[in-house]
Amino acid sequence: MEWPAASAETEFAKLRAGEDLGGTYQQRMLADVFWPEWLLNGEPGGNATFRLEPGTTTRFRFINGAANYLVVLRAEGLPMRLVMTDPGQYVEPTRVEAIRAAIGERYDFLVEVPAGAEPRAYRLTLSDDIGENTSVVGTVLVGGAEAPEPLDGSADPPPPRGTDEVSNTYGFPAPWRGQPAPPPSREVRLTLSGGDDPYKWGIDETYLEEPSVPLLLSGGQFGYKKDRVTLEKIGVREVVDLVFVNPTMMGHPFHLHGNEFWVMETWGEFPGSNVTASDPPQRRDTVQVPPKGGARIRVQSQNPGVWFLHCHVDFHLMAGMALVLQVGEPGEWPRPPAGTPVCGDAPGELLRLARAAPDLF
Ligand SMILES: [Cu+2]
Repeated sequence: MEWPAASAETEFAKLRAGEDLGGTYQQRMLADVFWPEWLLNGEPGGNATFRLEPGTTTRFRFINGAANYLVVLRAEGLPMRLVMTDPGQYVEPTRVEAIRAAIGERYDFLVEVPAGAEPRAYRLTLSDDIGENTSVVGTVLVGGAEAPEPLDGSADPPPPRGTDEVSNTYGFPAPWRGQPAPPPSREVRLTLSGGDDPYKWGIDETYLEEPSVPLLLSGGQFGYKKDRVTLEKIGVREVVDLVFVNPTMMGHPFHLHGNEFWVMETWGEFPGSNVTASDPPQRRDTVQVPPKGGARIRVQSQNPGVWFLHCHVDFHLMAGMALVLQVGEPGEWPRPPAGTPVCGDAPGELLRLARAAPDLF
């Protein structure tokens, strides 16, 4: 994750006020706010250290917990074997030179150190999506190697980005024992909107505001303003394609709560955007929608209820780039288990209050 210069709330208020916070532009916009430092496992300054012994295999889980940046992780030639992606889906083990991770995505990889390996230090680096702003974020020390000095946080620029060496293109690797995606019954188009003048981000020109009553509690009936919440409804087990259309200059990592989806394709004007799904397609819970492009995901939910679908760039989420995916009708939603504390007949009571004082809702 990034080392923030200030809290997200503070920076968001400045963006809303039209301040330029050093966002990174390179034809498209890579980030809203420039934060000069990275943390790996909470360690700034490239100080995160991992010691591996010859004759061992270590499993790493790489989580992009950043607020702002898609990142590319490299390990100076250390063999990384990708074995799992979000949401805990095993993939065909694949040797990768780099891992490209959108915000919210997770990747597990194995590092095998052969018996008798010579001591050596491998620097872990992070770059943005176009290979700029490369920083050392940590070191892997093999066989008792010493950490390299000086460790000043700078690094050589990475090699140009290839298409077959970086994970998270959704085109490879294929899931391990994956299943083909069933055909969709219909398609829902979601047009992303927004920009920084004025600073606002939404879906179909709607900017989500949190309902005053949780939709799950109110049966999705009230407690929200319909022009402030986009509620897309799908049936339980219905197969629906959600098509993100992104005319904006930024990529948006969309994350769906409580469900998974197949990534069918992504496209866009910039390098690395155009990807056809692996065969069978990957099942994920996060997808990077490229700038000046789009993405098609296929949802089949067996999880009735209301679920959040949102851009994982913190500032975009705060601006309202989110919608609610309603799965099934309220009558199909699970009831709280027996013995769960509830406030009496909560939905009925809230409905009475809403009728008595509609301004509150
Ligand atoms: Cu976004």
